[in-house]
Amino acid sequence: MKEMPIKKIEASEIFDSRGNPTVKVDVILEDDTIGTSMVPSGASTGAYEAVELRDGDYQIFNGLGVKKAVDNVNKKIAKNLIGENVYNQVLIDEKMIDIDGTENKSKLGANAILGTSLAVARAASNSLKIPLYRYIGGISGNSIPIPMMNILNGGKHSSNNLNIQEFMIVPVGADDFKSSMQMCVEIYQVLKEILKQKGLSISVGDEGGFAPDLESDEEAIKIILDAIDMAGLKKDKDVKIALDVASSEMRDAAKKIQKEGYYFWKTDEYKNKDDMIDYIVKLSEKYPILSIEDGLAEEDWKDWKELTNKIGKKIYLVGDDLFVTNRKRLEKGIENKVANAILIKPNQIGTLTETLETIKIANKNGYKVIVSHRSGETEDTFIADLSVAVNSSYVKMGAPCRSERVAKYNRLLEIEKDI
Ligand code: 2PG
Ligand code: MG
Repeated sequence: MKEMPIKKIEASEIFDSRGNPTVKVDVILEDDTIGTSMVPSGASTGAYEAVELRDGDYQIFNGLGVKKAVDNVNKKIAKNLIGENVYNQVLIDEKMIDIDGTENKSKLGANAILGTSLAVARAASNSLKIPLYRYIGGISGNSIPIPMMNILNGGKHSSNNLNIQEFMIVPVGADDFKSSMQMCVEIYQVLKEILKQKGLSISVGDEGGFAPDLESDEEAIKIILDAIDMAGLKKDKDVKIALDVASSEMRDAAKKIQKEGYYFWKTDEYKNKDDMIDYIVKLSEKYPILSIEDGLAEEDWKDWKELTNKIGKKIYLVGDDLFVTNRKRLEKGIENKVANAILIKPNQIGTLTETLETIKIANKNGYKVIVSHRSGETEDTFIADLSVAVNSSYVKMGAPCRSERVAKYNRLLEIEKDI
């Protein structure tokens, strides 16, 4: 194997798109090449995600500082990785997992480990002077995914009255990525006009989608379908709808009021498990829906199975909080025939190697792969390259608004020109 030792690793505290501190890591090689990574952060995080280490000092950044994680990179991780061959990603990731020694990376912090892991890959591709997608994907990383573009925000990503967290458009009829972007952007602009004309808010949520108060969640779907029409596109044939219900949040809200099912806290509605399954099934029958993510909560394997039996042949049922990019949880899903698609977020698991492993298992078992951003993002475009490298079918990167989202779409446009 070619050798290029790591000379230096330097982490610092920077800020994400919500104005919260996050970790940036620079990996510097013997030939002075630098690889940088910036770690994203979720708001509707799954209970089984690897641990994002926060300082917890409420005098500073409301407890959200990441000085400990930064310190862990600069001291513990750097000490162990300096001199390692940067091309040995698997060994480097394994070493960090070993030093951490916990199941959920709570000692060093998944933010410290992931930042280093991705910066290592970035440095390696930079020193070889090949694009990141080519370095990770080799000759097989060749297809640009279809965007699942979140154009209306609700749930924890906004302060409006929509319960469903993400209302996305999926341009399934587009011939290539460039035209898929055109379709989505045109719909986004038409949607803005519709909202304006109705006198509704056009301010945006965390992922750049509009975040107005509406009559109901179903009205949100209907307005998007109108926007598709008015943009001169055919719903279903050209553009389908994808939803992220993020229902573990509704479960958490129910727990707070000592209930078992799902509490839609924004509109003060309660659904038990059967109501919830019914609700999801009805949505899938009524609208041109391609996929529903986290329609049920992260611990409800039995209900997930029932839902999969009911509509798993018709639409994609995507596990986000359910699988948390964790191979063990995905394997449990495969074994029990639960869901049929997985959301991939590298920071849920904490290393590039484990992320790629999970993707491999998903592909082998016919689960659709959707590479995803977090609601708190940075200008780092790593996931754009990753999505091409692994030939993911879809990507979730938010609206075509707010540069931390747009940077990733623009990177995909660049890659499409390349290949
Ligand atoms: C999700 C994500 C990204 P968050 O639930 O899928 O859209 O949100 O990063 O807040 O978990
Ligand atoms: Mg989700």
